[in-house]
Amino acid sequence: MSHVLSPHAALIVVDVQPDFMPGGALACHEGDAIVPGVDQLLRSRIFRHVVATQDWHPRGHVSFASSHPGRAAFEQISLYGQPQTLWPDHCAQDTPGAELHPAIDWSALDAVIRKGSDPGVDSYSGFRENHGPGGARPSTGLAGWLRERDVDEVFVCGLARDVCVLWTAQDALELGFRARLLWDLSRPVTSASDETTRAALQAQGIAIVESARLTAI
Ligand code: VGL
Ligand code: ZN
Repeated sequence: MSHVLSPHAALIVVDVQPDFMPGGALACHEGDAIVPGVDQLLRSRIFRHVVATQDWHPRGHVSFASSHPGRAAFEQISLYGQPQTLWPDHCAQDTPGAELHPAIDWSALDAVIRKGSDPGVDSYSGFRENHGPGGARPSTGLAGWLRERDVDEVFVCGLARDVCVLWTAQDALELGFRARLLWDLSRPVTSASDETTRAALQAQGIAIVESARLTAI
């Protein structure tokens, strides 16, 4: 089977990295459960375009609780006037925890978008950074990459369902793409977030899809 979906559809695999697996620095709930399915989906070659994002932070990143004396991981602070969750140190550049997951065959990948490299700004979405000083949200270039290839629809999977996957799908929609989230190929970092995530997706018109249904789309 190859490229059975529209040639104008792209798969975006968000942050499938060891640090987001159980036992990792910022574990998602059952994050490892998606690895075989993501591998199978990439091997199936049903997408004409495949992009991965890679959380890629410098040491001392502003999103790390360790960069804020007296603060603990999972606390919220205000940063540039916006809420910012403080995370355990994770996905430090050039560490094994930041690699694209080694149990996945990535050979179908067309591009990798590294994000979160600005020491002072977090980046959840694959499309643009979170709010920085002055409210700017610099682009990662992903929207342009997709538009130059005539992509008009994206399927988003990966980690974490309630953070980077959700923000990526929301930005895709806002930037003019049809967006769908592959529910079974994502897992949350925050427990009990699933109903909130579902409600946000439904309110915005982002379809929730199971990967087993892909070949029927
Ligand atoms: C993520 C929190 C911090 C994610 C990345 O990939 O969802 N979450 N950095
Ligand atoms: Zn991060």
